[in-house]
Amino acid sequence: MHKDHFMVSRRNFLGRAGAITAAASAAAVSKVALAALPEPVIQTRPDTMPPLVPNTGQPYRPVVTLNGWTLPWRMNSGVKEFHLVAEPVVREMTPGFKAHLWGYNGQSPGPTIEVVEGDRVRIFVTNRLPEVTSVHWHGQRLPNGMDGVSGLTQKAIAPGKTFVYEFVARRPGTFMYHPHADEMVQMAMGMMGFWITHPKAKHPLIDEVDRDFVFLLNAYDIEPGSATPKIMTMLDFNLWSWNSRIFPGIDPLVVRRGDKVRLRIGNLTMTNHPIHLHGHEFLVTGTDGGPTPKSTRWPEVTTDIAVGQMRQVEFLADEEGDWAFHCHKSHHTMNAMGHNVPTMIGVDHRDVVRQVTQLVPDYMVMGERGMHDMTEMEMPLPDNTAAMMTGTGPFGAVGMGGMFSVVKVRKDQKPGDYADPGWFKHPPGTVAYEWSGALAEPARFKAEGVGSMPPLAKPPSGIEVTVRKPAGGHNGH
Ligand SMILES: [Cu+2]
Repeated sequence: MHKDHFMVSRRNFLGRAGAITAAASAAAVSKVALAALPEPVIQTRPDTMPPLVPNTGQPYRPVVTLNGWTLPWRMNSGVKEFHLVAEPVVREMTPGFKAHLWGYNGQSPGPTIEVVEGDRVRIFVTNRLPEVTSVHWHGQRLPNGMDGVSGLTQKAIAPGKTFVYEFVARRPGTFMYHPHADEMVQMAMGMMGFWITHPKAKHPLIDEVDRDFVFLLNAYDIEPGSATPKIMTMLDFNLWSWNSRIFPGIDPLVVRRGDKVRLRIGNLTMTNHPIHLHGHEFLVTGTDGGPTPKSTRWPEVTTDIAVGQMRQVEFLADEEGDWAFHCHKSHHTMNAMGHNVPTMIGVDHRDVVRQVTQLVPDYMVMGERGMHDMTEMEMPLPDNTAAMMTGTGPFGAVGMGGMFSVVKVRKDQKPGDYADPGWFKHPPGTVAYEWSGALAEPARFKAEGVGSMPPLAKPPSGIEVTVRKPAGGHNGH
């Protein structure tokens, strides 16, 4: 089969979204039909949308979905009604790189659903995929038949069909949603979203915060130069993303100095992610099981989020600056690359290069001094490919990709303003600088029979190799 099957251009996509709207309007001839099915809201921009302040139901401080949005609802006789449309989408993962994914309402991940504890919620799910689907409401207390496991608790939703889920949001907290039908394919294609249930009253374990960010960890395997994920991949993913965006495509998390900040992070990849924040300590205040007891909270700067888990962390943003915030697995802060690259550090290529350039004039050696050169290298990439290590900061190449962003703490950021304030202006004398004085020779420990260490045995000469140090250092072993 050819892979164009799943490809939908933005124009076609918008056309089809229009068709859904038109279908809803056509149904307007029957008032009953219109009342029964709220028109789906579609969002095709990958920007972080402002928080959706509730205009019906109980008030709460809404969350901000990183490079995402919250789904509007309709009140119908006291029930909050949402309409999710499962469908192929085009997701710009970073400027210059678009992926052909599956998602909900125009995006992968789908929109965040926000409700209040005690709300009765009705979700219409329309399947515009070429195969069956269902929606599982990960972590919720609900009637078994609303749990969304196709075959087990309901019939799968056939292409073109709409199913209705209805339950009371019984427990405040952070939840996820994703298909429970052909999950391997549908989650590899990007079908997932967040669900927030705000507490209905002041809760002893849920603090009020000034900013509340949510995002999902997800991963794709997209061959450089192509656009559709390989769905059979189990471990060797090459794009590590937050809400289906990769650095530098992930927006900064902008806060005002002194803000109490909550981050809710869910993991729907197939490996764990130690998420690390610079410059501040945080507490893990919640899991998918609910708020953590106060006695279990201790300060951390990294929290490991296992597969299928959510971690909610909170910190006081009291240090101004541009603070790196990333997964601590270094391969997860890089974008698509060939994996079979040998380590070249310290290998002397001079003779090889001389010989090869006689045959291939453009031959180039990579990685001889480490891989940082990749960040500044103008290498021809296939069309629609994200650079492997990229992003530029005020001091040059950042050399990152994947699961990386910046928490920007500013004293003059207005309350509720999420606009990017630009790079931090460091006060004079607070940036690491180059030493310009004389350099003393380092005093080296003399291992060969001097001092308190026993003499080292000479290694057999057969395993000695000759390496050349990059900065013209001496030859040695
Ligand atoms: Cu990771």
